[in-house]
Amino acid sequence: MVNVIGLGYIGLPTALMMASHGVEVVGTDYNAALVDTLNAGRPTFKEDGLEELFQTAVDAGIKFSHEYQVADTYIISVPTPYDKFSKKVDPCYVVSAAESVLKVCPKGATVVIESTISPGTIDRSIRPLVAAAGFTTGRDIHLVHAPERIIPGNMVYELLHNNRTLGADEREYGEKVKALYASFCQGEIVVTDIKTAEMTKVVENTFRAVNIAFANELAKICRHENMDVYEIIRICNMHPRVNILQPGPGVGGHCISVDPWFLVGDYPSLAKVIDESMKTNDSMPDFVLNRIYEIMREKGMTDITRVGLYGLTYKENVDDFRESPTLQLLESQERHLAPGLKSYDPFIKRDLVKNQYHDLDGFLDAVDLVVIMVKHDEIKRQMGKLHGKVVLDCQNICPMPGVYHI
Ligand code: SAJ
Repeated sequence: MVNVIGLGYIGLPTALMMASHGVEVVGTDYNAALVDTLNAGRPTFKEDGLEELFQTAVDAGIKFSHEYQVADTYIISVPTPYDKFSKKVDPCYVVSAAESVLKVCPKGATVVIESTISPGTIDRSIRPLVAAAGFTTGRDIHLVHAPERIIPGNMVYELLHNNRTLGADEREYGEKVKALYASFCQGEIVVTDIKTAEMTKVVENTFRAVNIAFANELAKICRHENMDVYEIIRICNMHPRVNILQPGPGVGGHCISVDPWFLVGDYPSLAKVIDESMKTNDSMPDFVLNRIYEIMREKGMTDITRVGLYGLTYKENVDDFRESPTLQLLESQERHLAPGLKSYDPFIKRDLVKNQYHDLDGFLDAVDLVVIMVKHDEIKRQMGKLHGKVVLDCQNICPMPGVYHI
């Protein structure tokens, strides 16, 4: 039996996927309300295909509990916050989940850590716990790291199709866990050592962060020269070995805006390019705020409360707003003690910020300058409603003439 610990964005789909493919699974989360919702037959967030997957897993007998189970395999997929000041990963949730597992697990159990951790975390924070619990790794407890790679917005598909990495102390247990993931994963599963697996995960997200930063830096250079960054990127990308990403209003989510800081935090004198890239990405919400003031001056607008931010989530068509550029921008505006910008997001039903609207028409009636922060399908479909507005399009999706860009 597999006990999946932590039923969030990664743990829940993973547990459902295994249960749907014939594995006996109990999902555990310390949040009783979340477990109650799951036991009432409802997934706790939205993703393409998640409801169907949930139903299949329930029919196959998945159970949800707030208690740790006696199992042969544990998959720990709890969040790993990071300390904004030291830029270091804070493994407290992984540590406390592992401690709880070690209290109930039988000898011979395999403990798989899926949570994203900085390279060396298992050596530093997990192995000592195993020893303190009176177990010996490699004999009583078998440690494996299985970093996830799925992208919010396409999680179910990517869970089935992405290649994966597993890091294990012992080849035999790496292969055992590989067989477990191969119950549903159609991609290639590479088995390596634990520290290499930890490093690959962080490096993958760092690669993307650095490449987004490059696009954002180009946007700033092109703004200075009054040139069209999108046209420049489009032409450059016709070169067979050039593939530049898109600039945007900032980088959000709990992965690309966070994981690279682990390397900066651990190797401050070595990770120079990464450090500068992260600072560039983090500077984008303020860059957008400055653009708003520039455009207002140009248009003779004086009332900032007639400016509205479209999109509060960290990217399109998801309801996840962790580290969202729009929230960063609003925070920055508050620090400058400026009066409130308006905002609206079709995916955020509850009141998250001040001056937030819950319907597109009401929002548009209340503003003269619309800032497209997130390219939700909704706004692409309803672009006609922006006629007559001043538009700052941070996502390059609005085909109307006279639109401003970052
Ligand atoms: N973004 C840009 N320009 C781009 C692409 C993205 O500004 O050209 C912005 C997005 O708007 C968003 C942020 O970057 O704010 C991150 O979005 P994303 O779609 O690039 O990635 P995430 O954070 O949703 O998911 C990433 C993925 N990692 C990689 O692609 C290397 C995913 O595969 C990982 O599983 C996930 O992080 C994770 O959990 O680590």
